Amino acid sequence: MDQKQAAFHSGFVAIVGRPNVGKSTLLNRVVGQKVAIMSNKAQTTRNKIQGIYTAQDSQIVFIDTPGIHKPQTKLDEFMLKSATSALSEVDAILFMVSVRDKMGPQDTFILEQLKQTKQPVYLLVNKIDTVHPNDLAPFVEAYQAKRKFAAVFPISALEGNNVPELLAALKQHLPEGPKYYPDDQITDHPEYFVVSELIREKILELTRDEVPHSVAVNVERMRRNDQGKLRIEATIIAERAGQKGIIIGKGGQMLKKIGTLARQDIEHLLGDKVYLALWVKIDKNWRNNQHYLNELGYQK
Ligand code: GDP
Ligand code: MG
Ligand code: K
Repeated sequence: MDQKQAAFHSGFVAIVGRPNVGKSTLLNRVVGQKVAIMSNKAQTTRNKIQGIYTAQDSQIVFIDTPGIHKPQTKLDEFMLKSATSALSEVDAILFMVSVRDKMGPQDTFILEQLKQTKQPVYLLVNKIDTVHPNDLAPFVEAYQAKRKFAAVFPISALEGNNVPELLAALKQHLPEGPKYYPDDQITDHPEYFVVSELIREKILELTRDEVPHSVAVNVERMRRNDQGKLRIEATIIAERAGQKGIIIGKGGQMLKKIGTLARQDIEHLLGDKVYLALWVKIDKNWRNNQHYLNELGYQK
């Protein structure tokens, strides 16, 4: 660690684009098959981290900004405002379009929003695997007539064409900076907190007054397993051995029930198949332990 190393580059990159242009596909490819804790449900949270790419010399944190579409409601307006303000804080913006779709009002609306940002905007022309190379130039020119891009990358998120080149360009562009997240962390979803609350809720419901509200649940990881299921590992933290016994129950029956009911709720929340692994441990002092408090989201 103390050896002299080449400078580390890191930063935040937003991906914007109308639905179905291939944003999630690109993220999955870049971050690796491990990621994709992407909720199939409509986004309710804003500006969340969608994936973290970590290499030896760099780390790119990808931000999703789902609010960038023409507002229909007050909430939309709020989402749009927060999305555009998030854009002013990233190091680069990837504007993704699909070569299969003519430039439409949703694309021009996004272009309009991007006028307000000083950040460099890269044009990603996705799905090039579906068109003849000759058709590419006129498509790109139509966008270049609208604004100046830091660079244009024709890519196939599905097949990977030009994706390494895109990453190399981003690395070059990002400033020297720290590794914001550990190597094995690939998302920073608020879902972690919601999932822990769902598990906690089941414990309190099923054990009634036998287990106090001080019981905590720490979601340690969410990973896609080989069967395509989302594997969630969580630890239930009790303060006393007696509480641990109640939570586990005779022959593990209680823990099994907690797990089943929590899993159903989590699957509903994430719109995804889930394998839930639960552990119970005792920690008398967890409430005084700042590390837990941070992980559990109780930050001041
Ligand atoms: P998002 O709504 O922008 O996140 O788009 P998705 O990543 O969900 O992709 C929408 C659809 O386009 C999916 O069916 C993808 O498989 C498809 N898709 C994404 N990228 C490509 C690509 O490079 N080539 C082709 N042929 N299809 C793609
Ligand atoms: Mg998507
Ligand atoms: K978190």
